[in-house]
Amino acid sequence: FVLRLLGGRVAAVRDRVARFGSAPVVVAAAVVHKGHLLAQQRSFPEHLAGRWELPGGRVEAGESDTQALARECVEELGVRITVGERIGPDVPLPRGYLMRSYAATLTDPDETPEALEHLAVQWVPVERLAELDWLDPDVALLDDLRALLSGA
Ligand code: 9L3
Ligand code: MG
Repeated sequence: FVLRLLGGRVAAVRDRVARFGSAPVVVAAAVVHKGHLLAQQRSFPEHLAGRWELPGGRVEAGESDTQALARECVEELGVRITVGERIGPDVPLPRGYLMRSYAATLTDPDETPEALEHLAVQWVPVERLAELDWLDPDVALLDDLRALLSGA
């Protein structure tokens, strides 16, 4: 366990150096389909399990934000996405990370997102956005997500 922890820290530092000192980025996708937003329920770590988030994850060394989002959506949901405009602010995360969010759509609208690494996924209409127990960083995006879903 300690070795794994150490390995993770070394990898994190290596990625940070690879990005020439700029803040490491976590990307998040606001995938919209037929006026609904795709939300996924975390399964780990324990203190986040059960709470909801936009799909996404860390941008790896050598990846663009768009490439990272596309990879994460295949890994987490098994769907291809088409990445659009940036939405909302960059949200600070623990350990110096920044979360950056983008609007997105399903590249093939007939593909169905599946919870491959999560507890559940759901399509949320704008009027139910506030009902979900979102992760703290995602709460900072709620106004922008509302605007996105309302077409504003
Ligand atoms: N995070 C928060 N909201 C999100 C995403 C995609 C990520 N919508 C936070 C949770 C984790 C960190 O970023 O602490 C890294 O995310 P992941 O690689 O575990 O998905
Ligand atoms: Mg993730």
